[in-house]
Amino acid sequence: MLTEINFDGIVGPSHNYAGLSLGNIASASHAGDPSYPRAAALQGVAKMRGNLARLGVQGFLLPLPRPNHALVQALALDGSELPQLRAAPWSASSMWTANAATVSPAPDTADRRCHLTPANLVTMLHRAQEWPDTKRQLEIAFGDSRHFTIHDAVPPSFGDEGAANHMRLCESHAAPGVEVFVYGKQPFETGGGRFPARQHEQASRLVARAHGLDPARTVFIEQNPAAIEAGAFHNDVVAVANGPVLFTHAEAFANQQRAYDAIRTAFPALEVVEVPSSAVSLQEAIRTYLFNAQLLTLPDGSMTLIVPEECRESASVWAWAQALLAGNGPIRQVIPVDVKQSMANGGGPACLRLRVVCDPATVDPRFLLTEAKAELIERTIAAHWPEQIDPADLGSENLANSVISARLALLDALNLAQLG
Ligand code: SUG
Repeated sequence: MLTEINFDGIVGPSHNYAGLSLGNIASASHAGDPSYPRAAALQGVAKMRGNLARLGVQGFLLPLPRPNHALVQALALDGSELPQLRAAPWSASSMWTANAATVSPAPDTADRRCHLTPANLVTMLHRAQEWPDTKRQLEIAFGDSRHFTIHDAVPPSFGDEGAANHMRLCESHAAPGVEVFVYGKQPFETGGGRFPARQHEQASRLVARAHGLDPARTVFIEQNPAAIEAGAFHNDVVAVANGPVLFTHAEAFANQQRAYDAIRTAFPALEVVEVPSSAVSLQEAIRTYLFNAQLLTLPDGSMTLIVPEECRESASVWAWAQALLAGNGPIRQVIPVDVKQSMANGGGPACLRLRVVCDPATVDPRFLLTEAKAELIERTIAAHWPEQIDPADLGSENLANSVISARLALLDALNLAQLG
């Protein structure tokens, strides 16, 4: 049976704060801070456990090999370089699997297979190294070619950031959905702005063609340049969709009303839950990551919003959440989770997961979580993940050895040594 599975990225043992992502305010403001990889990874597993209990199904993807020696060599690192360059091969950024790929479920595609395109992530050096290893992993997890097609990444002239700029609206997972691609215009196209637009329109259009989507059920929308400027470096920082519901900030899109109209033309059942700027400012939405939430349909049909703890700590966001629950809308529960280590690098609950609608029986079971496997993963993390990393440690051979052996211990425990 087709169902939605969240594949969370297990936080890698090299998790650190190097301030690598221009336009990501959390990343910039925590640059140079010590990080806590063990705590970060355990926070991620706790979130997965909660969702496994709620939904009965949960998947995961493994950290990529770090430090990436091929990138160390390609950058000719010799100690004289900028610290940001030295840090790039160490980044644990593949934890944010919302950027691993764009996924079009089988009911939406011409050949009725689920299509996945790994995101090239070319705008940021530390992220551009991810896709070949991500692809290798997707080819194992979704290796059954009767059900899945894995594409190459989009050519590097076009920036593609994957599912973080892609939303699917549907009445049920088995029915054809409407896929919404949100792209940004570059600052020079809009006449201002300090930050790059990481998702390019032509990348989105290319992915839609490659996946064989029906043009009548595919919508392309421009992100609000002011949202990018305020720090919404991905659309999933200001909007999220689930089933027929679009949960969005009022300033998410370049032309909000036109965006709703375009989606409604393709998907008349659309239900918009809009948060006005008077209730939660764009800045506060970005600071708390209210929209970087997992909007889940529980087995009883009700919807739950899994938000970062930071939302509960914000007076305006929490007041809005209480008002939402007092009303009659589709979202019936708001549950905060602690993913502070990831949040400090700009990654909330939704960044940490890639949604794949498929039959769980068609996925390599080594990538599916069980209670017993969650315990095994926790034990391995507790035994092997570094407790703390200072950015100045990046480059050290000792740290390299411990990061490499920690990851290999996890691959061994999960019978995935072939990813080594
Ligand atoms: O690409 N942060 C990530 C956060 C990704 C969040 N994903 C989604 N919104 N879907 C990024 O900007 C920071 C790394 C550093 O600074 O060390 C970083 O890569």
